[in-house]
Amino acid sequence: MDLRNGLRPLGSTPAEFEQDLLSNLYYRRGTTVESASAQDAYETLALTVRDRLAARRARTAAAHYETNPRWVYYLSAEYLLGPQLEQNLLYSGTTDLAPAALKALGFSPEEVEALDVEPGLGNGGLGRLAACLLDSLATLDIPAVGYGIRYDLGIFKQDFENGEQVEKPDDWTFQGDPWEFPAPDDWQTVGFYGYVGPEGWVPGEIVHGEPSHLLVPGYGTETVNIVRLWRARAAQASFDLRRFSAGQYAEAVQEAVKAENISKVLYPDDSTEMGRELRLKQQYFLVSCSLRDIIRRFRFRNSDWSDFPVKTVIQLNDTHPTLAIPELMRLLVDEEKLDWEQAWSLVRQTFAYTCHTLLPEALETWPVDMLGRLLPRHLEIIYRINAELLDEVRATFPDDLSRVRNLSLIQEEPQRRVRMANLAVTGTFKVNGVAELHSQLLTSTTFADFAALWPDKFTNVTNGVTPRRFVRLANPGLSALITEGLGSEDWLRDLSLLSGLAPLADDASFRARWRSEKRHAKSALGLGDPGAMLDVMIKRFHEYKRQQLKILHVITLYQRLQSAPGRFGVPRTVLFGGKAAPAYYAAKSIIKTINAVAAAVAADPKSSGLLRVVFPANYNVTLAEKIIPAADLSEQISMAGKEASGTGNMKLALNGALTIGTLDGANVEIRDRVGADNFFLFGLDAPAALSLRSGDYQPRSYYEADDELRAALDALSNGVFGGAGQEVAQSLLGRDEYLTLADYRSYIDKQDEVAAVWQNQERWTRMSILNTAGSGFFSSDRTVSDYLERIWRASPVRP
Ligand code: NBG
Repeated sequence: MDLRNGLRPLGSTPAEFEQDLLSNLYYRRGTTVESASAQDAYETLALTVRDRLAARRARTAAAHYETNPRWVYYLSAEYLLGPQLEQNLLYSGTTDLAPAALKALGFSPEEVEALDVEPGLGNGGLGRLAACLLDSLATLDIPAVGYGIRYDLGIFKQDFENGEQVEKPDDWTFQGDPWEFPAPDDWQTVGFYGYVGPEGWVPGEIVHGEPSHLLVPGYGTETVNIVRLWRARAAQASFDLRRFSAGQYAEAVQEAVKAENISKVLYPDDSTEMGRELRLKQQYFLVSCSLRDIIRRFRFRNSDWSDFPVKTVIQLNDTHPTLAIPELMRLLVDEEKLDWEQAWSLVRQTFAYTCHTLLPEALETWPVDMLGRLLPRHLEIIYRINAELLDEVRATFPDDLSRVRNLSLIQEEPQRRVRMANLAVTGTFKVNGVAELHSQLLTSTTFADFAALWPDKFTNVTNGVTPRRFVRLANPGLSALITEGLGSEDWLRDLSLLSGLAPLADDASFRARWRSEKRHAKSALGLGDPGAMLDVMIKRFHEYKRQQLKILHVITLYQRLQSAPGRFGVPRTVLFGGKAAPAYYAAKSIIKTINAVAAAVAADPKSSGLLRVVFPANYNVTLAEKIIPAADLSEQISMAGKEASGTGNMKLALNGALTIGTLDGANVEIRDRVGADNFFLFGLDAPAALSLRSGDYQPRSYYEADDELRAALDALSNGVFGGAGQEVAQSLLGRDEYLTLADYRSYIDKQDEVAAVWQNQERWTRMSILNTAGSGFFSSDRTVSDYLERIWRASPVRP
């Protein structure tokens, strides 16, 4: 009995669960067993499961209120949460009850569970990392809220037409979203445009932000946190009846449509800035709503502003929420009437910033004109922050004009633009990269001048992934075997325990069972022969990630089948998965080329049973959870010095895939931990790549010197794989920005070694087990612990 609320506790027996399902079907869904559709059953199941978490949520909120703790607020423009049903079943202990109850009421559990739609509110690694961190924050009982935008349309659905990527809208809430709790009473007001008069900023446009939240349960604990997502609404009832009556239907709603456009769609761009005012509006909308909500929550139990940074830490997930810095200044100075110095000191003790890139073109900047028009007061504040920053720079490094130019928040040439990364570094107390190598490169290249100015501000927190979703839920068979091998399920809350599997790598019968789990996962995936090596490259399409290197390898294998079958190696299924930004032409050419190569390979009887290329469309979290358990080989082949961390690399290693990779991002740390003998390393390292790139790099010289490379590129150039293939070849032979040709030979030779090891299945399995055993470090629980120790300094509160 929940005494505080006098509520009837929800039962945990099959009969009670079935009763609750039935009563929800009648009273909340308003239908009956006889007439219920699968959708009715799904929505009802979701409510029944959600109720079990809601009780824990209430207890968590009560404990938080009582404790008045220090809060971690995570601000992110993206969350890739993944399917909610399977997660919430596991976290509420109803995984077995639900299908039994559905069956008892005459529904097919498979059919019902297939209706769960994943909220695709992110592009790739950055959004998925945010979701993993929330999972771990709840699991570690840390008082935390994730803030984001509730986009009506999430990341587009990818389809292929004639091998070409086409984008379809992802109307993920078409049937409603049963996991969501709307909280319309907590709406906030957001202003845009206007002018700064003597009485302060007078916005010219007002919209409302209306929040709803999803539950974020911890695993193996009572805590249930939330992720709060904002949706834009027109501020006034802006339906124009006069126009409507005159038959002007579109005009009648145009004001409302304009306001609501702000949360209409997630920008499907992974790494480069989109010069669109609407994107800037989204960013300000997110931070304005969230900061007011954070302050509202602060005021429940606190009154003194000097306590704000004691009770609050706000993590900026990349630069997208950086406007929070001038916005908090504005709230403190203009609205709360604090003096500038005190406000700036509070701001700089409150925010921390995570940088997720090394690509210079991915560092956001906004035209001064646009920012000044949209947010005139914020531009003034940014100018003042900049003036004080540059004073400090001049005082620390007298007569060093180049530093002043590099550190300035304003880029002068060729157009005046605000540098959001510089603003983020200046307005925060800690800045972290997301893998050891990345953090080192940040302080030695991207932020070198800032690191000289404020050396203690920079730190590293290596990324991690939640083992609950990416091992336990995705790979139940292997999870059961791990639990048996370790003698308990404790590894799901302490992933370092996986090291206990290492001795079992020498146990032949354990190896046999490990192999059989892998085969089982491959059969379940249903793409290709489970006896063949499943070689996977799953990630966003980008030239720096070098899907083009992988396709050159496939073409070489294909050509060996024609002319040198003795050198072919072992049967392989090569699987690609990933989306390209709709406007990223070169990435789309690579996609089209892969599909052309796949078709050519499939049409040739010589490849039968030996080589297959598959490219399932619309790679997302749901699909990742099917592919990762089945993978034998993990492709992590970016040009060294470009991938900040990677997290797919961790998910694959945890599931026993062996990595072929460069010394880039977190690959370095994976190799250190699983052992160099259990990792296929190739290619230039970051310093070598940098020096080759900055010298006189001649891709053609590699083409001329290597027969197999020449044959593969000739096939592309000659149009064997279509016009897109010709474009790929042209780009590689022309500039080859990411040194694909320089790494080709070392990659191919290493792949031959991979094939040789695969022939010894006992050895391969041993290495596979040692990969899982060595990857415990890559739990997002460890990542959150590192954030807590190095940045957040918040303590657990147990409900
Ligand atoms: C991505 C990096 C990845 C990294 C994730 C999560 C962006 C801007 N960055 O290497 O490319 O794993 O962030 O940190 O999406």
